[in-house]
Amino acid sequence: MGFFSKLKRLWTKPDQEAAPAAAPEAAIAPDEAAAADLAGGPAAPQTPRAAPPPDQSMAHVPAHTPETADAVGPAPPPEEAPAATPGEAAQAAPWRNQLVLALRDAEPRLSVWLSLLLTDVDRAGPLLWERLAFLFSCLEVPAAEGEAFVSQFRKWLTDMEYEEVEAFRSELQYRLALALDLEDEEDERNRLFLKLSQSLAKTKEQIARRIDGLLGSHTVMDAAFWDEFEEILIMADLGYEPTAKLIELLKDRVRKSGETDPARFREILREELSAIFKPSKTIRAVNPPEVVMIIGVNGVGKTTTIAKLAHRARLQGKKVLIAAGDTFRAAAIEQLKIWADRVGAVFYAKGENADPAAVAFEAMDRAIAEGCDIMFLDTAGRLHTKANLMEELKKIKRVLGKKHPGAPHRCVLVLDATTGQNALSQTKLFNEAVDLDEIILTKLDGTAKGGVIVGIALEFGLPITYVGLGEKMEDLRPFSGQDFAQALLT
Ligand SMILES: Nc1nc2c(ncn2[C@@H]2O[C@H](COP(=O)(O)OP(=O)(O)O)[C@@H](O)[C@H]2O)c(=O)[nH]1
Ligand SMILES: [Mg+2]
Repeated sequence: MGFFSKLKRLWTKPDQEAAPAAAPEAAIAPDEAAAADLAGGPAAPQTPRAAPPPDQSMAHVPAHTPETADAVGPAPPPEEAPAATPGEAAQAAPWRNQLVLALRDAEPRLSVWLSLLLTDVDRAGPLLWERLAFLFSCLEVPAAEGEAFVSQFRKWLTDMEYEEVEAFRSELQYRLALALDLEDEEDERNRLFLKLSQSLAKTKEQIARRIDGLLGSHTVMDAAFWDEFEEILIMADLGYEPTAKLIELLKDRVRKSGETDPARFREILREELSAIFKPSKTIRAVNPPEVVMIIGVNGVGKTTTIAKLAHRARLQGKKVLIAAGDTFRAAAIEQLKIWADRVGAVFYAKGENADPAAVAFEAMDRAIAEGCDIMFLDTAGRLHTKANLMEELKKIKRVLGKKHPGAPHRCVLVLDATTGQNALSQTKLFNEAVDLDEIILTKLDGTAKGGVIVGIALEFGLPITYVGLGEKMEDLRPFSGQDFAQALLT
């Protein structure tokens, strides 16, 4: 059961309840006026039902950090975050009563609850830890798990030098959504859609605005219409072949629908784009540790993406190992280690110029010995020694498979959206050499060349699993073709 259903149960309105039960002390003497202030509206007097028996813990919150001494620094002591029960807490601070009432009255959305939780909290500090502890106690999260969440979050804020709530609010929501398995809830999806839409602003300018012009200047979808549309796609960095393919698919769709009026064109295009990105069904089950090999040329965002993926996996409660297979530069290893420490992953490196296949082999041993759920392997991306690089990657794949049958379970190519057409040629090159399983497209924010994603999907039929929408850790999000099409064309 997720956070929403749990809160819904805790704060179900009396008229929706099957059997009203005794109220927790926290709300016995509600300060309704103050609650109304907190909620931004009148708070109806209500009797919260008794907390249900603890049936589900915050299963995804990692209860402890990795054992390796170098993986995680000491967590700050939980000096100001006592996990008081709502009952005890009510006597200590009046805001607890107000918060209970405000939450009861609020729309059941994580963002709304977070706003209420953060009322009057503008920076990291005792009040914030207390509020979080209170939220978890209301949710009956086992004390150790709630404390682990808070202490890991505190360490994060220190590492990242975040102080103001506005700087980390989004990260907090992302963490709660992942830890409580809420990423699929409408609220989180809306947030992602908004972010995707903003990130695509320049690509939209390039494609959608021109389509507006096209539709404004044609009354039928004739040859001239398709020629002009072709030009738009080429300009948007779709690539020549994918453009031709897309136009064929669209013409086919138009023919079948019998539509000649361009008025419905945008809708037809949206449907086609959604279909192109529809992921094919694959077996997701793996024999742990799951091994993810991250490849791509220098500068595309491999290391950052590994950090983001490891962060996600950690927030989902997985034990993660990060292996430094890009041994070309000491600085690259150092950068990866910093991220491993920050996100709480076990780190494996052998030093500068070590044989990357040996790193992979030994990291695999370590991941198995430590019982890791997932291992991310960074690799080098110096393309000027192309033949060597491809041979090296093939060797790494072989070595991993020998050590752990099925590994690497995912061979992921990272591409930089800002490079446009180059992304297509890189996909071809790496796919021929190492047989890719999926693509992650970074730096979709701020580029007008986001159209290349359509080209990749059309030309290679490889699933695009995540997109990078910025430099923050929360800015790597699962890719949805439907959302992409919607965001691009509205
Ligand atoms: N704006 C933006 N920058 C990104 C994104 N992903 C990575 N970067 C930046 O790209 C640069 C290169 O990243 P790095 O991970 O070192 O690339 P690598 O050489 O492939 O390992 C860094 O400055 C990252 O912060 C993204 O999705 N958006
Ligand atoms: Mg790197």
